[in-house]
Amino acid sequence: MFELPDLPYAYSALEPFIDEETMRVHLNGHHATYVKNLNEALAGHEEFLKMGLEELLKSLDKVPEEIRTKVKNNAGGHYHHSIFWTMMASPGNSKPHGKLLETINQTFGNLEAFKEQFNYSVLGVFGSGWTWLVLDNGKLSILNTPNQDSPISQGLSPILGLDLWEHAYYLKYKNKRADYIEAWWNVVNWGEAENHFLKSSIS
Ligand code: MN3
Repeated sequence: MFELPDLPYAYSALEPFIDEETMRVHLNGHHATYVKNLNEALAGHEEFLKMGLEELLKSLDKVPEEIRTKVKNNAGGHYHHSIFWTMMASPGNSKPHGKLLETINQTFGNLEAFKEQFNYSVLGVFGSGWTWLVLDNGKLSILNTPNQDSPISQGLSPILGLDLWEHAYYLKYKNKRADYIEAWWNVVNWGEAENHFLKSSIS
């Protein structure tokens, strides 16, 4: 069975950029529902329940067709939120550094240029989805995925991801999605992004 993780910080830890109420509803409402629906979809399918989420997302073609869409959406939702929580941290605690920053500079020119490209990509998410910084065959790139479709299923490794579903920001930011994105940069956990980068670089 898949389980809802705890946040690695208090619900209020990302204030004032991401508010406590949004974090409570996002984890205990939305994320919890993905976990519940995933377990329901896979009930009686032991071989998939035993898989890790990443393996499951890479094996969607092996999932029986009648539950495949439900598994794709909810495994994606569970996985994306699980890493999204850890990719954020209290404001002011983290700065990009090390090998990841070096590679961002090589790939995009500098950190500001990277953020600009990322923010520009966000504009291309129509409706619900995510914008990602991923490692693609050893190269950093930015991509959007609709709904809960996962970069993992495309063989890509997420380094950083931004939830652009309205539930991620609507309580505080209403229709001002650009303000949410600007705010989010203040709570990016660059240390965790670096961990994903280093782990994906050697595998
Ligand atoms: Mn969400």
